[in-house]
Amino acid sequence: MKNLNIGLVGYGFMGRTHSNAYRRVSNFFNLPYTPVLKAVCGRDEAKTKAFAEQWGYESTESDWKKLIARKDIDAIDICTPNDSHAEIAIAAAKAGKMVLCEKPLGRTVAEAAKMVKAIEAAGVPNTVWYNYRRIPAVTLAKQLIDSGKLGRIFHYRAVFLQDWTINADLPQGGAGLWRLDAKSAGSGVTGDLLSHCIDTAMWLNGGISDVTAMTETFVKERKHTLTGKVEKVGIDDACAFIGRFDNGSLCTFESTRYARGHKALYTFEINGEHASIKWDLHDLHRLEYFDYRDESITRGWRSIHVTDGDQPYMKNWWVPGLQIGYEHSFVHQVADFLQALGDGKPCRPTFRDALESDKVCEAVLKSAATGKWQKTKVDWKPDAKAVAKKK
Ligand code: SOE
Repeated sequence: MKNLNIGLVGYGFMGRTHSNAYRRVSNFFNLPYTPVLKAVCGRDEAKTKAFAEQWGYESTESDWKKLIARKDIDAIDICTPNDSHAEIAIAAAKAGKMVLCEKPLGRTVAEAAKMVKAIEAAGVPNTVWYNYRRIPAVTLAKQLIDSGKLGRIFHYRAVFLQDWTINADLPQGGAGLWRLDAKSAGSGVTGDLLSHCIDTAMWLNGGISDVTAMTETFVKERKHTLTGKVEKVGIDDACAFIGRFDNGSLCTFESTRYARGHKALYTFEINGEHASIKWDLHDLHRLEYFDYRDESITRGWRSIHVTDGDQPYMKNWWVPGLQIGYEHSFVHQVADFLQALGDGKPCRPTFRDALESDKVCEAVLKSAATGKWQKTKVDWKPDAKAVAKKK
């Protein structure tokens, strides 16, 4: 087993999920590489040092350019707010480092396209952390769809609901709250939450071709943490869109941070000609499945407890029946990245895949601004087994 030296940029919420994944992966998966927590980089030296101590990083940096210049770093992992993804990723790729980047890839399609160009010119292994794909029940949904169990897909329905920004006194900008600052985040719920739904949807059901959307900003002004001034809010607090997939199926997506009572309710439902599936992040180890071909007297929704050894990823964990959680989706992404590296294959979603999700987000925002349907111009390359073609 070879070592892979990680240089992490950013020590917030995502810095923690990724660090946890690097630390645990080799205990549970037999992989060609083992990650080494070489260095963590952050602007606040005291906080960076405390983070390094807590998570076991060997060293710290306060300037990401110095981290990238280090010869002992193989992979740069970007866990910073969205406005620095492009600069760091492009510099890292040019320095020949592998790059793992938090979602969404860019704030705009133009920014994401530059990142893809740099990564592909450098030919470095890369991935974007759309972690929900790797929750075993979601991966099982992918297997069921690819095996043809659902048949032709008619409908895809997804929501991602939160309620943490209803308070109008909440400022914008700064740690965590950069998500409310359009300059930092690029957009609101569209880039932050719907991008997850779009990534899962296109992975499961192929490219989204056309969209029409509406957005709303409920709180129009908020104090900015960094300037101390009350400033206009430029993000979308809520977004809903409908659209069409390349395979002819229809979709509805909704996301908001104003759904009182919901903390992270990410759900999707897919209706096919033979069968339907439903998944809910609040009950993430279960996949609901209905198959019309079952004997009629016992036909109904089954709740599959995705914990058995022949279900995705589960043989690496405990014994059948014992479940895992949110943090394991990140462990799975590291495992898949390291395995793909050993096999000389891409680990999806790649930067190019994430650019396609950014295209849908941008088309959604453009539709909301213009009131018109938009073509997404998505060029989605499905996994080996292509999703059902349009009939
Ligand atoms: C926002 O609250 C957030 O943390 C997103 O940034 C994550 O991507 C999502 O998985 C959970 O919610």
